[in-house]
Amino acid sequence: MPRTRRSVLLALAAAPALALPAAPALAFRDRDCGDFKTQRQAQRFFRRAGGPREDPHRLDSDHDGKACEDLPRR
Ligand SMILES: [Ca+2]
Repeated sequence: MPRTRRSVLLALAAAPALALPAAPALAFRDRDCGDFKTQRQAQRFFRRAGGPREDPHRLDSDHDGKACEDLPRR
């Protein structure tokens, strides 16, 4: 196979991978307290997102380890 043709085929083979959007696992959808019905739901989400060590959604603004304290308990 000529070298140029092989290069074209390699480029075409790699093209779909380059055209893919970001993987869903890497997408970050910011959540706010208004996205939860209860403090318990928010707390569960907060823990799964790394809380209280990490709080990427800023659900615990006073850093006491409790997310969205203004929401109803249940
Ligand atoms: Ca708090």
